[in-house]
Amino acid sequence: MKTSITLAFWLTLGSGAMLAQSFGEVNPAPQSIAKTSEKNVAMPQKAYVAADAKRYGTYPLQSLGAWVNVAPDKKNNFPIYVGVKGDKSIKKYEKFIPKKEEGYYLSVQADRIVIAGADERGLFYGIQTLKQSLKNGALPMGEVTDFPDVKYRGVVEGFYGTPWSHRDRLSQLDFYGKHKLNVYIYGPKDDPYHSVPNWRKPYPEKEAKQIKELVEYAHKNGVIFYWAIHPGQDIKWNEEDRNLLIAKFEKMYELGVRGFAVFFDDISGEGTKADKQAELLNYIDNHFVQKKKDVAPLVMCPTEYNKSWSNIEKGYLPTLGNKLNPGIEIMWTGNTVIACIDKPDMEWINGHIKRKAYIWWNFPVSDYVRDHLLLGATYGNSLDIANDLSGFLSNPMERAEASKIALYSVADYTWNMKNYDSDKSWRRAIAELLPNDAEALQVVANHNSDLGPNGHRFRRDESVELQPALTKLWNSRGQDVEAYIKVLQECGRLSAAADILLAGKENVPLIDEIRPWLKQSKLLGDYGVQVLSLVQEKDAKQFVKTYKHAKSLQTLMYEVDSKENQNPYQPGVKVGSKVLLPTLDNLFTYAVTEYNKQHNQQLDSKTTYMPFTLESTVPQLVSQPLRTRGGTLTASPSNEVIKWEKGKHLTINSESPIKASEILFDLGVNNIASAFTLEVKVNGSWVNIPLQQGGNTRITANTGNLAFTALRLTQVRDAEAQVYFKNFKLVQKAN
Ligand code: 14T
Repeated sequence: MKTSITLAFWLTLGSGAMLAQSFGEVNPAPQSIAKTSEKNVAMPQKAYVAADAKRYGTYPLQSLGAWVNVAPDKKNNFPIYVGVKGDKSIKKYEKFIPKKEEGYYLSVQADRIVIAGADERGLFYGIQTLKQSLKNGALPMGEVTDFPDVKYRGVVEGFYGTPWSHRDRLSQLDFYGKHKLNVYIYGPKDDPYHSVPNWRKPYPEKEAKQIKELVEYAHKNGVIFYWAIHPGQDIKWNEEDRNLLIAKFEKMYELGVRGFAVFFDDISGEGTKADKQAELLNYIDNHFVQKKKDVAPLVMCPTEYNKSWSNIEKGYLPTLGNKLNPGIEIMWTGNTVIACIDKPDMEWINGHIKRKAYIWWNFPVSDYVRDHLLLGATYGNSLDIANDLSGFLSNPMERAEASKIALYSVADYTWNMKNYDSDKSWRRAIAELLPNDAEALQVVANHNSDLGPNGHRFRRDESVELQPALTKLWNSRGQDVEAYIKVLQECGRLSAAADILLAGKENVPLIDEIRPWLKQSKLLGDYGVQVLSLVQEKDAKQFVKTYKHAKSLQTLMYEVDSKENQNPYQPGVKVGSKVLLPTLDNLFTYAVTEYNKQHNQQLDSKTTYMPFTLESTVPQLVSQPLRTRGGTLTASPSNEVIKWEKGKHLTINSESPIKASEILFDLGVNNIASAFTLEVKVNGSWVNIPLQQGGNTRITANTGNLAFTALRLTQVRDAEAQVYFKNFKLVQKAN
């Protein structure tokens, strides 16, 4: 295999000449880098790819061939030796290959490149590292020895809402290949052929064709395409349904699918029985997965998929742990639905399921906070759990391109956990997504990362760098000069960043996804500038002008919030909602109140404000956010199965007496009105109001002309009621 060409033939570049990327900038961060020279190597114009015959045409070589200009013969051409452990082409280098699945050894020298994989995917990953290290026509010289910490790394498209488009998915699969993620589970909750009503039926032709294409594309990127089924809502534990499920899997197998998952999450009733689930899964494993020989390990999502929902005494998880074939992977979201994971958590669940849990991490999924954009850093999971889990998948946002910020870091974290630096990874993710406008995207991301109050009580840092200045600014009521300048500059930067991104053409799909939040970011930045001007304004006339401008910006923000992203769950567009906007609002109210006092005026000092509060003795309902729009009050729905014990209530309080023209509850269950009573508080005492059950799951009540300050829904049946909280609506009478 050795070629006899002279070294001088290729250009070795001095370190300053053209700056190559260093291997240290590759994502995910490699395990070990040995620098053999400060110098760089010019990317060969043409290269001879030396590989065993059986490697030609395989996906790693296709990936290499698409990138280098392949020379037909070795004479006078730069050699790239590629192969997999055992191949003749890389025999000399075999001893350097790490003894780890998906590992590789890469060496870039002045006279040759070697890429040797522990297996086929390892070779592919070595090629990805090489590709990523090319910059300005130059490659860094050195050696990389690399392998992943976590066996299965990737993404589960498992959110509620509009499933990703075909184009989104193709782009995702490219991204996964590049960043060494090896699993994609297809399981969008709103695909009717994944879940009810059509899980038993084969896909129509068009969808089938697209799935086939995705499977092929996944394979080219070293990604196992898993197809998941969600049959638990109406499955019958009989032979007929079992055969229908196997028949559906057969259909998917024909389309090329070689990974299968069964999800039993978010269901109630018959489908939740552990022994039945285990029996079905073992059957699928024994009679389908194992028989096929070329199918990846079966993955299941249990009904009790987090600790807070599990009841060990009742035996659900222990049954799965004891009965499920040891090769079946069991998914787990942590202590709650949305949680970060640490070592004790892993030890707890692994003990019960008698295997290493396969983590389904519910971040950056935003299907329960759809008015927020989750562009923040990926942090919170311990760095010492690599050996305690078999897989780690992220459930992303409906916004595919924007989700790549988090996914980049999930790739980094799962590959090389000990060295993971969330902040560094976050900044690099942003730079990769939008190289020319990274600074602008970073500014916008800084203020678009928290989720706001939500039923899962999961929160993220936001506006971190600005926080101390915001606190000082508020404590000094706008007088601390240093803080003032900092906040003013940041508001200017935010507005400018939004403009730059809105006009940018570098990554159009990304901008299209986040456009409403960019518009809102722009307005928020401008609002900040006006509010800061207001707190310093001494001239009364000028104060009124600036006040008007700030008020107008409030109105414009309200309009974006009430016109864009109007999904039925959490409609609207929230930006900087954790600290930036609240601080600016407080300063606005303060400045206007002071002005009113001094000049004996009555300018409206209110900002967005909520005259209603929710309280509940049902733990799962205490944190459901309320919103008002026009005269309508709604509560954010929850998809959770709500366990509502006798005597427990949900109460909505109003600051002042209101009259209602409509009151609606949808608890997702038929004929459940009789289990509840509704009361309203009139002049301090509770008045009972009859509930009317609709023909469906809707429950209504008529309060006529009563003016009340609170409304209370109480469960009065003897047993615990299992319901959902799909909708609550109260429409106020005009006066
Ligand atoms: F399968 C699970 F691991 C899981 O997390 N299921 C869903 C998931 O599809 C969804 O995207 C995610 C975030 O909302 O959480 C789960 O959805 C829920 C969560 C609940 F608390 C569905 C119902 C719930 F009650």
